Amino acid sequence: MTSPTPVSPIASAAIDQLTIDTIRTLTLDAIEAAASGHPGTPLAMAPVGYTLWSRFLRYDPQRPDWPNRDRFVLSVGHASMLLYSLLHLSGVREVDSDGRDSGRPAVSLDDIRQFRQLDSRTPGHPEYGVTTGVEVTTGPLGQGCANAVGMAIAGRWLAAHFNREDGVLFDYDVYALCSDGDMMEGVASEAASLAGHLGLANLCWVYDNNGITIEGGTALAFSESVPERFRAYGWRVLHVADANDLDAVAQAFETFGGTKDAPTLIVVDSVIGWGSPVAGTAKAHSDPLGAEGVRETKRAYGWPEDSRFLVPPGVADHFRAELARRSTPLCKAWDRMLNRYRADHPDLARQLDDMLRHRLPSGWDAEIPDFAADATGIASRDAGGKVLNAIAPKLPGVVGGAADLAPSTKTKLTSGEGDLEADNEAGRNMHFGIREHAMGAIANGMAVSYLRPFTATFLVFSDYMRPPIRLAAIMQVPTIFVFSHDSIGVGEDGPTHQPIEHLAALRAIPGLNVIRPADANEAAEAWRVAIAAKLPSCIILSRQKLPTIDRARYAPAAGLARGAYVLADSIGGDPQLLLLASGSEVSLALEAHERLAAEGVRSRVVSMPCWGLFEQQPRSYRESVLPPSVSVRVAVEQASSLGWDRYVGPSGQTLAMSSFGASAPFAKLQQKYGFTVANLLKVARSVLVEESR
Ligand SMILES: Cc1ncc(C[n+]2csc(CCOP(=O)(O)OP(=O)(O)O)c2C)c(N)n1
Ligand SMILES: [Mg+2]
Repeated sequence: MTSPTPVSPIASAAIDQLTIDTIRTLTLDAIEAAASGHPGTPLAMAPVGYTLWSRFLRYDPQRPDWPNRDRFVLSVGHASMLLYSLLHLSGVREVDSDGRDSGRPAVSLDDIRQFRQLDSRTPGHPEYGVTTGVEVTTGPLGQGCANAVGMAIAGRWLAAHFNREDGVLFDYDVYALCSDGDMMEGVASEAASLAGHLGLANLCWVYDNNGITIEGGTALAFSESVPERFRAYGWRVLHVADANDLDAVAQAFETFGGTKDAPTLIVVDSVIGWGSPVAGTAKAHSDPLGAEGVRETKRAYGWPEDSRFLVPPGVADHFRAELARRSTPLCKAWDRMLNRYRADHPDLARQLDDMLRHRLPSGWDAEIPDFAADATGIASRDAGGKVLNAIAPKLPGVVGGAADLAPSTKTKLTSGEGDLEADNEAGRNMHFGIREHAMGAIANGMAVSYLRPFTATFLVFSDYMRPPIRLAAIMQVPTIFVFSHDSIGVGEDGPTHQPIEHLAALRAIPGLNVIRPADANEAAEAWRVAIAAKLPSCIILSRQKLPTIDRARYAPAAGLARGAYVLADSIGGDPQLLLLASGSEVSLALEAHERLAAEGVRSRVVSMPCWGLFEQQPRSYRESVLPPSVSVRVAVEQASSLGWDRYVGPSGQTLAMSSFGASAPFAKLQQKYGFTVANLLKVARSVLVEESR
């Protein structure tokens, strides 16, 4: 066999160097034009990025959404120009969310000129959904590393679930480029620990070991042996002594490719800002080099120093051809394989199509139970678990678990595929260990990999997960975060375990559905909404039993889909008083409502399980639920009152928590903090009296 003819007349070593220097100088020019950005790491890591993309990554620039593409995650998001340069020079096409070629490149040279500008495809940090080829939003250090673990778990799951002897649909690898900051962040360590435990051989982190962070040398705060730590996690650790040594870099990627039993960490020693006047110093991280610095750096690369955004002839063609030569045939063969697979395995193929297109099969919710009215009721965590297990058999991509609290969160999957472990890659019941932060970030990585992941822990520990919850909302990926033990209802465990400000804090995140169901049937609706949503959801559940509301007497739980609904209304005239509540406090409001009715006071109970959904309703609906003419309003929620003022208005009142809770049996806590029907009535009457004055 003859080797493929070189695509450029320029000798291969020369074209390699030319392409690397093009990545570097595009970075310099973009950052100068924006007068902001971080040049140091793209300059230093250009050879590594180039080697990976041109020689190893299975990635067809024409098909950036090819399901079996290798994933490249730039965990070191501040080096975004490295990724934008790679996407530009390799000629990646832009595809829309339906996978259609939009007729333009993912990143054009003009896009690079617009680096960091409003509405550009080249924002300061890579953003999922903004730029084709950005696999996940990165910037908060550590997240991308953990996302990559989720993508690798998903890759193995997809392989184990879908691959057949005659149809190997999934065998992709996941690469993450990370920095000292990533290595210091706890979330990456948590994720690395789990990755080692699971033996994720399809995962490769490349650690840019430049010994520098913002404040100076890493010796200021970081002295452990990273290689030893990762070996202890069960990783294979490789070392490249010079980022500019393309052969050594390539050799390391080869070794990763041959490793079948463990994730790989490639430690690459580099000099930040390589070739620039500030090389090797923290200054190379933080600031544009300035016009003179840029000229000097270009001189060092042998580059025409007054050029701007120069892509020398042959560079883009060479890069594109290298990627395409390796990947296009794989991609075409994959399409043919999928066609055969459709014929041979029609049921699996249907499942796959649904998952790739984020479609729900018809009847997916047919087994969701209807809970009969019951004054004693069940805890919403128990109801939630039953609903989850009614959905899971119909939706194979629902994969998830808890941070060691499944017996309490009731999120154990019983669908039969068992635990997801190193020896059961298609298991669906995950054990994240006590690693909440990584759990959230891993789930996000799974969510961008065709699965429908869920996580679970106590609501109070949502603080340990805020960064990935926030990123799920920024990315608008439908990760489902289940939180049980949602209030002082936790009881004896006391204030450390009783969430107070958490509901408000979660509700403050834009683009996130925070759903706190009032009873078992609302818990069912919560899951229905979360599974159908295109954005992330938090499902917030009680530890204690909640009465199952009589839906023959009161409004159906389907009202949850609109965020808030009239559960019980006044009889014989417009309401004089609105009682607003979510979750466990809705039953309290219902009881108060019945007492008031017996006294001839006309009240309305509004169940408000999801403020975010309610705010999206048309004004006419919102005003039909909360009529502006009724200003006598009382809200009740066993949490911080923050935010309720919006709904109760200036003359309303909120019965809420204004302190931390305490360790005691729940009934005692309800007494102490006033979450009793008697106290709610007292508050309601006082507001009524105030208003009538
Ligand atoms: C969670 C988080 N904390 C802080 C920052 C701000 N920040 C950006 S880069 C950086 C550190 C830079 O050092 P390193 O990670 O080694 O990257 P390098 O400059 O070497 O590329 C910091 C602290 C961040 N992006 N994310
Ligand atoms: Mg560094």
